[in-house]
Amino acid sequence: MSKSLVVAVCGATGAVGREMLTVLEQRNFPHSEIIAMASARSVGKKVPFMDRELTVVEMTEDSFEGVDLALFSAGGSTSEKFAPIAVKAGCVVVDNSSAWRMNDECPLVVPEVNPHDLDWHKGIIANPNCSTIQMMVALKPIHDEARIKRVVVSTYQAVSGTGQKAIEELENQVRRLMNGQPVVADVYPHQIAFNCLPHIDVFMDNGYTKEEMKMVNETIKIMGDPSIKVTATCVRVPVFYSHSESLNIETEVKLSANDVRALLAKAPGIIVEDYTEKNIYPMAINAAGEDATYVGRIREDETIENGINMWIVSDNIRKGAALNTVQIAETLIERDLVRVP
Ligand code: NAP
Ligand code: 12T
Repeated sequence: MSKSLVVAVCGATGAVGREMLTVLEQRNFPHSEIIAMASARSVGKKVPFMDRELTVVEMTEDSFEGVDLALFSAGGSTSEKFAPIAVKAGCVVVDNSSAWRMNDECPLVVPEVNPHDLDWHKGIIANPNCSTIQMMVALKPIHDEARIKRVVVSTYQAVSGTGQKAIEELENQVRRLMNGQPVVADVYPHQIAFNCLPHIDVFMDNGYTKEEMKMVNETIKIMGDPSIKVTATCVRVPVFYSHSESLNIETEVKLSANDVRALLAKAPGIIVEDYTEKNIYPMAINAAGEDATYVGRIREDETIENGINMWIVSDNIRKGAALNTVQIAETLIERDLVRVP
């Protein structure tokens, strides 16, 4: 294996950054040093790591000298500015924002699906959108077996996807409403407590949200197959952790519900939870804090020749962000790719 790595977690005070530190620790990620970076606002703050605390330093243009690997979760504009600076300093970047995902120079990777795309990286590797990642883990085995023609997906997304401030907004709104007090909405355009908002990220000219179009475009890039059609409706729900998704999948080759259960049961990263006679199916509160993508409610779509419906749930901060990023970093190490070509 390669030399011991100096690793920077950029955005270490955020919802994703903190989880990255937890995942690095839990997976015993090989490192000689871990540096916690964030904005000037956080300089001197402490973040827990292993048996100690890391003191947060400001991310600046000079931060990346001597850093081998930077795991970014500090927002799109920050990443647009700092990722190229880091690469110039010889650092490989795995980025969580949407800034680099559709860039032709940047692989977009889910390690269970397209690890080979890491081979052509030029310094920046993009982590897909949280909703896309869990859908890819579940669709890949089905696509390999039966060729997916079209997917209709509706998401039920947790507030943690928006970051620490949104987690606090839901907590505060619930507390105030239960005490008969009026609520304020800062992060979202409307009250999120006891509500559903069919609105994630910004609206685009075609009437879809950017989040919905990420699911369409990122799927094609990750699967390496422009023939897969995806149409999405993304909804924010008052859940703290884990995104749930309802999927309707049309395949070229007929698969029974049992075929799909058997395929997914042996696929990496998936746990099939489908015992309706015992009321057992994937749920956000059970997936929270876990690594797997849970799949259940697997059944044939009786309105078309070759169709499957299913329900998938995964922790958006873990597999949807921090865990997938660390898995990318681990795969880079395995393939001896922690270097700027
Ligand atoms: P968050 O809780 O709001 O945290 C944001 C982090 O970025 C904080 O550590 C913040 O530091 C840091 N930051 C902001 N501006 C900075 C700057 N100018 N220089 C250095 N650091 C800066 O947000 P989050 O939920 O962790 O999300 C962070 C990023 O990950 C976003 O880009 C988001 O889109 C992405 N994300 C991706 C997925 C996914 O789908 N894969 C899921 C969730 C989030 P301070 O504390 O100092 O402000
Ligand atoms: N707006 O990484 O608000 O593209 O849940 C992830 C989550 C963007 C992203 C969210 C978002 C991303 C959200």
